[in-house]
Amino acid sequence: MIEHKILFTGTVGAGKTTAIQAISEIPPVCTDVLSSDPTIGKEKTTVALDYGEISLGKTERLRLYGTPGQQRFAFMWKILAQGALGLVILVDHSRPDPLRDLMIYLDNFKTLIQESACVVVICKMDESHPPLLEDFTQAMKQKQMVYPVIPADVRDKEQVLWILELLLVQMETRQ
Ligand SMILES: Nc1nc2c(ncn2[C@@H]2O[C@H](COP(=O)(O)OP(=O)(O)O)[C@@H](O)[C@H]2O)c(=O)[nH]1
Ligand SMILES: [Mg+2]
Repeated sequence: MIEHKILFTGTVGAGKTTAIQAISEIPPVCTDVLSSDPTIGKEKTTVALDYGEISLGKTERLRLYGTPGQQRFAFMWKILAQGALGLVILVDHSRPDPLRDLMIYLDNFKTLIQESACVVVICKMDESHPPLLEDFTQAMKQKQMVYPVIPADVRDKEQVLWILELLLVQMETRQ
């Protein structure tokens, strides 16, 4: 069995836990606990990580990890990034400054992104509000990072599978 490690990252509430739960073939491991931080606006938050698995045919399996969202856990991002073959950055479009959010993850996962594959997913997108998809693409170009940027609803299994497909295509073309 060949196993690949895929990482999901993004701000609190972007949809990391939701995305992994949508596609995992094993009961997902989720370490959400009651949050003591009233500013997060969510009862539960991921303090450690999410974990799920999905098989690709009979010989390959993806191990899916969700990182803790808050920047104060950035030390764990580095640990989780070790050995990963692809990164999914979930950007919550409903937050005040989603472009800035994206930059934080591009900067922190720069090494992983350059050495592996990356897909940027704009979640909870309201197209009547900026930034537009092309604004995200443009901001990445300025960092010489050219990766797919797509809107998706990570509650929908098919859409999460499509995100993985985009990652796998990149992984294959790099080999
Ligand atoms: N309205 C709306 N809600 C969404 C969408 N995608 C995800 N959600 C919700 O946003 C929340 C994301 O929470 P969670 O997965 O725990 O985020 P995490 O902190 O990144 O793990 C869940 O309640 C989802 O149901 C979307 O496209 N539209
Ligand atoms: Mg979570």
